[in-house]
Amino acid sequence: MDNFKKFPDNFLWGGAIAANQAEGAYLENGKGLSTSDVLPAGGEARFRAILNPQEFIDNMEGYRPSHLAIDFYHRYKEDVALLGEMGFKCFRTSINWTRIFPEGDEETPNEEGLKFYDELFDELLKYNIQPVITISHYEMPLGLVKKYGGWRSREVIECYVRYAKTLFNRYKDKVKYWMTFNEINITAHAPFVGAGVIIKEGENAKQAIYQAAHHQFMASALAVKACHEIDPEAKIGCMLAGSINYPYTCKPDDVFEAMQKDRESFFFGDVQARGYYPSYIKRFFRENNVVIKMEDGDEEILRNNTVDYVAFSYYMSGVVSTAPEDKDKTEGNFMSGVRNPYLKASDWGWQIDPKGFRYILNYYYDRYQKPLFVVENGLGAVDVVEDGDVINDDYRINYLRDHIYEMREAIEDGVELLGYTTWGPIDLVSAGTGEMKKRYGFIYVDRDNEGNGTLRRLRKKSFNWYKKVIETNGQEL
Ligand code: P53
Repeated sequence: MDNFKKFPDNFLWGGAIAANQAEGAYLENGKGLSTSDVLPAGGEARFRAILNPQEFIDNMEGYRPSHLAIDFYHRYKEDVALLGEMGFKCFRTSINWTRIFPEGDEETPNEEGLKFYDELFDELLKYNIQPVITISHYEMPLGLVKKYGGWRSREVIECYVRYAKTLFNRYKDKVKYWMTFNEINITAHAPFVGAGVIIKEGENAKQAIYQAAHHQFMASALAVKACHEIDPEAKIGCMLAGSINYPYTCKPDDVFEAMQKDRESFFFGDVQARGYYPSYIKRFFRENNVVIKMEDGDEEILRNNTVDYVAFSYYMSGVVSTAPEDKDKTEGNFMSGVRNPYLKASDWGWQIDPKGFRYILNYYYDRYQKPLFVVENGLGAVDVVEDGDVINDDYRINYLRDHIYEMREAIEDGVELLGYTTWGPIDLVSAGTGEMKKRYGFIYVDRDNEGNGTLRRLRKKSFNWYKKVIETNGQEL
């Protein structure tokens, strides 16, 4: 591949995990239960729980993958050393809200929880790895769900802002990149995962969802404000599940439908990056009987506290048709769509589309004119450990190479990009299915879907490949 195109000198190469999918230690040192701690493993039960979690909250028996996960809580030193060996410039993880505020609405934080992240960040900085921190990644305190109905209630804004301020004050010398909510647009598709909202029978789900989203927007804007006040040097972004949709045909109806579908996620970025509710959402609210309850001053707070950068995940593209019944279907994560005949899909049905990556990078940059940060990208695949602990994951290398190639093209196109973190550099629990066998890592973790395994770590073939990519600043793919 041509080597003349360059990544910026200070480009942040790295990887990303989430606390609940990696740490385990789910009740250790004062930690409380979070929404992710109630979700079971395995495709069908997991999906059922994501949509209707109540029975799983009421009965906690049975295996829950987050409870031990990959035991990152106790093994982070070994793991960070491996990331250091790969030459990571940054590492994205989240703070487990319930380590800091176990129930969510306490007045004072749990010191032992804070200490853990101090130690983790020190360990990262020892290897010159910058922590990139998500404040809330699908791990809201269950206490807030039980007491307030999650983000349904305005009270939760105050709890979140107290939590965020605690983090900014405590870690301001160690953390320079923050994100307020992971994939905030997932609230619209999986309200329990995204916002701790359990939909009641017979209620207007959209009303509950968008009211919760409004509270999240307010919390996010107030966190941006607090972050800038506490550490003027820090940058704080929003984070979107990157979604880009092609029309199935050039029939104008299909084209328009694809735009509408894109707006489902753009909406969340628009409010946080542009600072106001976009005009198109008003019609959507009207037609779906959604009335957002706001307080005086809300709109001003949103307008005055937009994010510094737009972070997003990118795994696949989608296809939209106005006659989807007669098309092949494909699986997505909480979203399914129409099969794209030009693309291959992963074992989990996610349609692999490197050119779509260049497309979405340009699309977001055109829309927001703010720096972007790709904070998740990767291939979930089944790995086989061969004799001598060898794992030949060429499929993963190919996926990442093709995407990094297109990312470099996007930078040539003029997109301002802060960095790139692959999802799950160490194998971890899948958010969508709760499985371990859906692996993303450069580092293999010996653990299976039922929770068996030694947890030992192995370097895959992609480990040395990515090390080289970072070493050459993306020149050698
Ligand atoms: P898993 C929806 C669409 C794309 C990515 O997913 C998504 C979602 C909602 O989960 O999630 C992100 O583990 C998420 C991570 C997650 C990763 O994608 O199902 O931010 O927590 O692990 C990959 O394969």
